[in-house]
Amino acid sequence: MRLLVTGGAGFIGSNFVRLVLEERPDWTVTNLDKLTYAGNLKNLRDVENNPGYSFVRGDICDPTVVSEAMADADAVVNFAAETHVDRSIHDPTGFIETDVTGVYVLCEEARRQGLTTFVHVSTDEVYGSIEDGAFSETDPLSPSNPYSASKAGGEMLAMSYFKTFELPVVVSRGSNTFGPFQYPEKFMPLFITNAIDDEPLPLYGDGLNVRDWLFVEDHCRALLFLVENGVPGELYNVGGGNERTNIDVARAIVDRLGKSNDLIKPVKDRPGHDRRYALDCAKLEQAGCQPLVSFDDGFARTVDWYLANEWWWRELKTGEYLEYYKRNYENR
Ligand code: NAD
Ligand code: TDX
Repeated sequence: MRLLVTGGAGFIGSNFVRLVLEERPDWTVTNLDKLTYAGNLKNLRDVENNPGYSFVRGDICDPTVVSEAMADADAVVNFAAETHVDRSIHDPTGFIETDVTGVYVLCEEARRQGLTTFVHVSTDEVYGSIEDGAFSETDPLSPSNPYSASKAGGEMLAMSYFKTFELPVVVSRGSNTFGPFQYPEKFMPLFITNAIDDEPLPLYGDGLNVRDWLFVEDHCRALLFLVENGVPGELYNVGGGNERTNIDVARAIVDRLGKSNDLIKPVKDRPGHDRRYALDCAKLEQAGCQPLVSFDDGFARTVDWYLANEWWWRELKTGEYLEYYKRNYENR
């Protein structure tokens, strides 16, 4: 199998590349990544000399780049995206480009080259918020912010390539993912790294929003399962089964680091903030795949990884990051 992974220098993509190289040593992996602020080759420094791995810097919106990177591939897994909801509220431009147009460019080229598998990584955010129960794959989409709306557009476009052109598209809708190598603007790594430095933890609104937390290894295992077993034209929810309120997660972080709850600082809510996400993952489970890592275990491993790997995150919290931080949190 010759796999083209897009966005493999980001959080989930880099964990996925590592998993594939470990578990499928006879496969090759090409990683096509633009290296935006969220892409970081240090995420993959332990595999960069692996003979089965190669890196191409480029934009999935560029048909020439995509055509060349795909030339030797049998299958694509598309992680490449703008991914941070708060940034999409400040400026949606890049989200529409990468998360919609980029998917279009990939689908066109995959169709032209006759790829055998196209796994598109989407998100549970496309459903919008749910008060009770859990979303199943047949529920309507109702995205609330420019990020989730662009992801909904991207996955619908990909699915249209299955229906119209028989491109073998499989879509995953993953829930909030956490673990090593997550850029420290997202909730968990932001709160962990701020708490290590005794900086305030800016909790949006009343802190009672609920997310379903999925450990990154389990998300990656599910995506590998879908590369090998996903049925073309099908969508799959990928959840962790770990619903937690944000305030509970914030308190758990403070506890594990031996800090004070006084670090938790309620701030003005995110506009359009979805109250609760929850997924019914029976379809994936019946196909033969379920998470293996408990929340407590994944959480402890995550906090301890950030404690042990300051070399990785400290240099990220400089420059553009600080400008973004000011824009998003000052006077909030
Ligand atoms: P991330 O922001 O950490 O990484 C995104 C990667 O994509 C970066 O390496 C970036 O350089 C690259 N990229 C961005 N624009 C590109 C472009 N135009 N061309 C090529 N590369 C580009 O994101 P992540 O958290 O690892 O998310 C990966 C995928 O999983 C995304 O599609 C996201 O929507 C989806 N997802 C994420 C989560 C989560 O909780 N993190 C949950 C469900 C689904
Ligand atoms: O400073 C913060 N304070 C806070 O209270 C931040 C950054 C977040 N939050 C809250 C908002 C959410 O309820 O924490 C929760 C998680 O926030 P994010 O980490 O921004 O994730 P979310 O908006 O839920 O989206 C994530 O899950 C789905 C990913 O970023 C997406 O890429 C993925 O598709």
